[in-house]
Amino acid sequence: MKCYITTPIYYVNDIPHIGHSYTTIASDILARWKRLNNFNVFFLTGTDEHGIKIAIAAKEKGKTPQELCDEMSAKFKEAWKLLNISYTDFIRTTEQRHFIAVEKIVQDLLDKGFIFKKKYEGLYCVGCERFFTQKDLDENGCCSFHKTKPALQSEENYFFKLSSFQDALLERLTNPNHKEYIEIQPEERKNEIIGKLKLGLEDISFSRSAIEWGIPLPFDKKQTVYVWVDALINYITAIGYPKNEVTFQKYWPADVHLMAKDILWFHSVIWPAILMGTGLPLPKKVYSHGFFTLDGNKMSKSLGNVISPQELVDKYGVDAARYLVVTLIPFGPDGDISWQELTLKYNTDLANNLGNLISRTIKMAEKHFNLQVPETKPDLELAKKVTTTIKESFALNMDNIQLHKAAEILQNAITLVNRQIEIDTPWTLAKTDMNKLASCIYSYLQAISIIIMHLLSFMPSISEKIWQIIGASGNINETAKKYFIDAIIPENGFSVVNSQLQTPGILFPRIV
Ligand code: ME8
Repeated sequence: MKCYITTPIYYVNDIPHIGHSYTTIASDILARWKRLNNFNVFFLTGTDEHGIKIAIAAKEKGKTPQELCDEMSAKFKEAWKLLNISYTDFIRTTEQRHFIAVEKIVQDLLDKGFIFKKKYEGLYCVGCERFFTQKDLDENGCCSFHKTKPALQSEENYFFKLSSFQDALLERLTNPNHKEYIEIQPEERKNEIIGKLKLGLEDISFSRSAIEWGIPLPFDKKQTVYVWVDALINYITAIGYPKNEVTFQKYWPADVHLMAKDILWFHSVIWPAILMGTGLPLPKKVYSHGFFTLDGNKMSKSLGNVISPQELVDKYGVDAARYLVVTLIPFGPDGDISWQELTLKYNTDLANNLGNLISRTIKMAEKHFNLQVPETKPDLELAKKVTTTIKESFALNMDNIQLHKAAEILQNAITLVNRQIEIDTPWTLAKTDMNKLASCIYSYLQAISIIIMHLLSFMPSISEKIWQIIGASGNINETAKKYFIDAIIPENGFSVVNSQLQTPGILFPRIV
């Protein structure tokens, strides 16, 4: 089975920050989880490089747009490398393959009668790269995201007959039995989209005459394709449209487009309309998460409060940074984050709960069993209890990208094992019953191995390391793949008797 997952392609006028990281890490966790569940995953990210915003940013920096794009796109790639993002492909909209796809779609829409020319005057927000009508603006006449007044622009453009798709869109967004049903998540945002859709759709500008930094229209080279149309098409370019029919058929339609609420309209209305216009299948799911603020403030370069991936990694390490970013606030609604809360969660979940469990288990094995999995009759009771705690709701939450809930389930499982240690009091068993002590430590190691396989998508590197620390056999990825299919714990457990353990050092040093 295949699974095609996409992040937005990010504008290159900004450096990668925690906002971009949030969507990208969440998508990566989903991609890794799906791979472990034997899906053939195509995971796409990239950069959005055309449009007036990029042209202005380049001019301000004294660079050509292409120079800026090359420099900034590389920064996104570096950030994703740092955060251990396992993308299948990184697309740039300035690539030749993308020009070919955009030209084909635009020509198709013209041929099918969905494009027409008209003189237009409208209010354009450069930040959003879109025209607004008065009713879309706030009480001060400003764009509600950028808090700036859009400038009046007048030009002769090509237009896309978006209005002619209103009924077809409503049907596909509201009727789960429709064969081309698009699921919008979360429900509240879906209702907002449907409400707005019911008010009626206006045709949208499809090209710009005054902006050179873009893809020229194949039928009128003096105009460039509107940057949002250009950008959305990236999702089909990357899987081979139009030249590589085989990969395109293999992966399209997308299983989930992930993004924040700011661009949900483009993905759930404009993109499906473009696809319908050309006769291509529609994405299955469009999932938007909230916007987060930092200490109650909007993050912005001018406020100087933007958190970079590097700062997160410097403070917490890569694996913990990935875990914290996606579990601190629920995936869906808006939320506020702060360094204090990130650190508190780090100390609670990772230093105290997980780190402590591993450290105390290995210490006992070191002290009493020569740093080996103790020789005992395999006791899998605790591992089975852990499996029951985690089992179905974990998978359900991972599939629904409720990562904070999935992580909570794992924390409950870790707490369960830590409690069992308190109940067993192995420190007294060491004086009274070495056989029982051996059996207890063995059981903790098996329980930890189950937990770690589930943590693997969140924290890939440290999970691999812990797998070796606890003397578990085989490659963790291969073992987890098998375990997620048959859910069977091998008779002798994952950490086999007499296997060598490793001293963990301090996996998650407490941060004050
Ligand atoms: O909109 N909270 O690019 P963009 C949560 N190029 N997520 C945030 C965030 C925050 N404070 N800030 C940014 C574009 N994001 C277009 C997309 S797709 C065909 C074209 C994340 O660089 C979130 O995923 O402005 C949001 O949707 C995206 O960055 C916007 O990125």
